[in-house]
Amino acid sequence: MTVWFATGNPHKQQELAAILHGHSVIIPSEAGIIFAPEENGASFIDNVLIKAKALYRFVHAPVIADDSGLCVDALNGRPGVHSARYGSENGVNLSSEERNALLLKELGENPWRAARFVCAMALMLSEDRFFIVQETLEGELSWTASGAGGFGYDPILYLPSMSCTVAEVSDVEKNRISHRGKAGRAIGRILETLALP
Ligand code: ITT
Repeated sequence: MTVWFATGNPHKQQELAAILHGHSVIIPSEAGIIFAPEENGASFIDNVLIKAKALYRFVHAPVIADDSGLCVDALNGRPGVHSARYGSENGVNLSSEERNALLLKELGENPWRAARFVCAMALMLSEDRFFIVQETLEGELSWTASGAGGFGYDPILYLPSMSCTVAEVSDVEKNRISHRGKAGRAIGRILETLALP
């Protein structure tokens, strides 16, 4: 089936299309829809519902939304829901490389480096009927950025069990282990049971 994905991030679209193979994943920009809801929720779940509802009101068809980010324990869970805007608070537009460098600098020499990607994902079938899952990928903030795969914070989340960063694993491997992969497969299983047209 065709599902709308409430995102402006083409990397997320690529990943979800691979996770939900067999389904076609379309994003608002592909249909000329200007989609920029204000993500002012206090949690990933709040924001995922904001995105899902905003697009559902537009398309009135099944919508998937994803709100995700990197949570660092030693920084009380920051950047968390502010991951996309971290370092850009004063109107400065940082590249991913600059954002990653800033986060490594903020953590400094702190040996407590536990961190995780979190992904809340929602499947909205109507404004009163939706399913939400939240998944994680556990790791540690690396000491330096490494790897060219993936996007965003992938080069600075180190996976001790694989002795590399997320940006150093293949796309297939990332989807197998990631927060988005696990959440997307759970949503995929719900889609299958609903057998939507
Ligand atoms: P949409 O809101 O349009 O979906 P976005 O990129 O702004 O796109 P979020 O608000 O959910 O998405 O912010 C998530 C940010 O967290 C994202 O911009 C990345 O910086 C980071 N992030 C999320 N998932 C990631 C992943 O798998 N790998 C690396 N960084 C990730």
